[in-house]
Amino acid sequence: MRLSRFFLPVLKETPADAQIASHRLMLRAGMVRQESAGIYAWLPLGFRVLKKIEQIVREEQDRAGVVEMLMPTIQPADLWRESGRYDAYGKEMLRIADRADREMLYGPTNEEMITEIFRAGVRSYKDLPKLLYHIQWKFRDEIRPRFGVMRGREFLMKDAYSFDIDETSARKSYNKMFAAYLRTFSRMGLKSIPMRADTGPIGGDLSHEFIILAETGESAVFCDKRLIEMSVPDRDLDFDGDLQPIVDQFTSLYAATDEVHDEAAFESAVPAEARVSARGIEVGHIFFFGDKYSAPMKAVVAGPDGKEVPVQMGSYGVGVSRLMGAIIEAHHDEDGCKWPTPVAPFHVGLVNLKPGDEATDAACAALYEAMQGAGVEVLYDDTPARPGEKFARMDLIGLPYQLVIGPRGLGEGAAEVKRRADGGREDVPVDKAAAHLAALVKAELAYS
Ligand code: 5CA
Repeated sequence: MRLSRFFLPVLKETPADAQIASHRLMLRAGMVRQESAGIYAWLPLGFRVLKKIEQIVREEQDRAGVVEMLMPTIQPADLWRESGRYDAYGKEMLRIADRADREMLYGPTNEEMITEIFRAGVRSYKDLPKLLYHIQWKFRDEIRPRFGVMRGREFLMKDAYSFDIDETSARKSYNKMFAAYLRTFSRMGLKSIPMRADTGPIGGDLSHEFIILAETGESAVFCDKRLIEMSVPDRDLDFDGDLQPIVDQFTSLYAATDEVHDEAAFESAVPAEARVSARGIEVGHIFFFGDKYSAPMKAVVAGPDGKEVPVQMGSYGVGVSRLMGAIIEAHHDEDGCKWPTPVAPFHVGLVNLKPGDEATDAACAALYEAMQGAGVEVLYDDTPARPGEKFARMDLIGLPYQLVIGPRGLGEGAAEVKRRADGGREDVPVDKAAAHLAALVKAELAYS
């Protein structure tokens, strides 16, 4: 992509109302624009990151055997009357009337709708288990939308739902999602810690939040330090095998959000030097709630004895748009973002220091072609801005690599490569630069 054609409205000033780094940087780097409290437009740069996060979530759901579908954002109120949540959900639900004055709502979550879809299509335990997911916009009229996309009113969520004949089998579905989540966040460069959590308006009694430790996080959390170093299951994991040992490995060490924290239990379970009390960002939340929806909504199947029983359900959320903020909180410095390569909006920023200079333009054009041909996503700064401005803008948007081309280097056949993560620089021969960067990027996109 040529920057001269792209749409990258970077802000010179730091927006006054943005309290945390990720919010400030997303606004300054022209990734999002607030259209209304807690409601954002995704500008081209931010949109590219959102799509990458979404795709990693999708790949790991697919790998775990969950099946993708898409449900609407607008739902009928009657569906929510069946479960009893229409009144219970309160002011957080955006209620809408259509032209015939039918009560509708913008979905804050989809337990009711998926239960309705399931009950229309499945009759027997022989068709179970079923695991379904979608990635769709949600609306929650939060009292205090803040921190940009971190706590929005409109936000993108991956929500999955499981249906099983009994609790033993439902536990297996829960464990699949537990393992898939560890992998999902780790592929984005995040260390997530599963913590025992409160279930709130979703309900049920078994629940884990997946938390990224960050000083600016909204949740107070308590955990055993050894959880932070725990390794994540690799891509060869058999999701149809026994996942209980993996779940046990993580859940045997103390980790809890403040709503369920028990200080006495914490002190007796964790040696003083391993006790972490910190703040965190909730990027995922999984629930097992049995027949909370299936019983009132009569989502029943015939069991092996022919008797009808309500299915045992769980639901599993990932905050797709919130993750963009969480990743920036974990990867930035005072100059800007430092995107991990798998979620970077582009892999390489190609900086032409002297547009209009024939040799420099020709070298840049050739490198641009060569890198794109090798599968590298390149943002080519071909604009007439001064070099200082170009460098600052590249640091701000935080692409993993910058390839800097100017007449002086070219005279010696050299190009400069800068690595954003650690600021490291090296000179490489111009004719080897494209292959060199393609190899670096490819290595960083590979995952285990
Ligand atoms: N139905 C269940 C699971 S599918 C559910 O709605 N769970 S949730 O309420 O915990 O939301 C799932 C995830 O969405 C959260 O872990 C969080 O990462 C994200 N999320 C929730 N509220 C917001 C919000 N206001 N802004 C951005 N992300 C949010």
